[in-house]
Amino acid sequence: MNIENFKIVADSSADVLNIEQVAYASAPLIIRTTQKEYVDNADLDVSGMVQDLLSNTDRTTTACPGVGDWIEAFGDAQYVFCVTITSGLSGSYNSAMVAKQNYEEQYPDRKVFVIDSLSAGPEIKLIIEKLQEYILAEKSYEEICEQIMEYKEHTGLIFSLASVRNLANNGRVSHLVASAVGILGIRILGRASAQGTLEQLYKSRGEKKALPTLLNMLKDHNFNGGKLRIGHVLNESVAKQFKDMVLAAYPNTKVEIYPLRGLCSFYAENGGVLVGFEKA
Ligand code: X90
Repeated sequence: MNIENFKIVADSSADVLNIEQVAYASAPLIIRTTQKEYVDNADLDVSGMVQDLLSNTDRTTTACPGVGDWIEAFGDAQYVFCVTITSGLSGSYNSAMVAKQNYEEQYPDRKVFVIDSLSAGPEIKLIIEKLQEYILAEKSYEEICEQIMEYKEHTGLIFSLASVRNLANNGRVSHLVASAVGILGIRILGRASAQGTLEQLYKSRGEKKALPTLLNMLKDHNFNGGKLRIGHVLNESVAKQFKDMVLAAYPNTKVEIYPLRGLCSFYAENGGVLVGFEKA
């Protein structure tokens, strides 16, 4: 298989703007207040947005890529692997599916495989990295379709959030989780559920106490000591502390730490930490 025939496309909830050696495009989501629109692309000043939003009391909403945005991202690629944020919380997957239909109808020799991540952020990043690896290994389109679905069964996402206000205001968490909105100093610890929704597992008083619990959650969710991706919202110090704790327990872990982009920063909010991991 010719590497040039493949393209990976993801929406901006993946926090991936570009990758090496394989064609890639990111379809931005948009964050909107009544005053301003933040397009989640490479030009977005994420920390500026997070600062703005700290003092913002307006209703703020988000919008997923439309069908046309997805088709534009597909470009003229023959084989597209398209990864979306969870269909449990966003319309992104549905619009990607319509885009796939239109694209394949218009170009009968082209194919798009749409993957509903049932997750967000760092878990999507792991899926993108694996697609890249498969393409560079010159696997066929069909092999990659099959193997990436298998890989996805062996990845997970856990999180530690200082606020779920934006999730609650946009109806993206259950009433139970939403009831913790505004309790100062409480961190919500949870995971992406099998249905691709937010599942709260614990509440923790203070950020320091949250980290051992987060490490236990990795164990409980069968972390295999392989790859781990930590995305944070203006909170590199805690991300680093967690990295050290993971390495002490699982010395061979391949960890990367990075700032989340716009969409994930809006919903994970200031101080939020998302952890994608590989599991047995
Ligand atoms: O379509 C849209 O407007 C986007 C809506 C996205 C809503 C949720 C984003 C969550 C981002 C927050 C914590 C991790 C939760 C993962 C659960 C699957 C990240």
